[in-house]
Amino acid sequence: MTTYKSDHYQPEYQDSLVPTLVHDGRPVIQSSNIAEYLDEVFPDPPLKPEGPVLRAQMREWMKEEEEFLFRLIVTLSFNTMMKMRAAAYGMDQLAQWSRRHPDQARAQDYLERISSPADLDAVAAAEKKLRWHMERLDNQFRQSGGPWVCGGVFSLPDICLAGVVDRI
Ligand SMILES: N[C@@H](CCC(=O)N[C@@H](CS)C(=O)NCC(=O)O)C(=O)O
Repeated sequence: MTTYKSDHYQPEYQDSLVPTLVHDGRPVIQSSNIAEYLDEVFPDPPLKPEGPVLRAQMREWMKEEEEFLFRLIVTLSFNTMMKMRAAAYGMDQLAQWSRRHPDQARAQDYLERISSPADLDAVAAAEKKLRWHMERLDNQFRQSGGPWVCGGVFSLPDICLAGVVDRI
């Protein structure tokens, strides 16, 4: 059984964001930033495609994940599966864990989103937008020839988009 205890709200977790990488005692946050950091620290094999055209595509899809796909997934998740967390643990327990959060505004926002009734209009709108972005991604695979976002080389956007695909 998964034991969810909001341990990322402990003060030692610092920024309280998942994922956080601690390397040489220093925390690195934001998943795309972590992937790029690891590529710089461990450059072999490289995780950036060669040449300005493919590099531009790489950046485009990393941004697409951050600016659109991740946000849509948050809307969909909080209106569906995340509400199961409220049922599973109870709001009293979640509120108790949330008191450890260093950013109380964020903690309150989380509690509100997890306990409010599902906004089915927001779900329908997010689903429609998500479909549009995933069709665009499909098209990118067709144009690059696959099997990866930028063609034959596995690179940073493949890592960034994996979480989105997993959550879908
Ligand atoms: N775009 C960021 C998002 C990080 C993020 O929002 N993580 C969530 C879990 S998916 C979190 O830690 N939430 C706890 C909070 O905001 O207090 C990334 O990819 O690293």
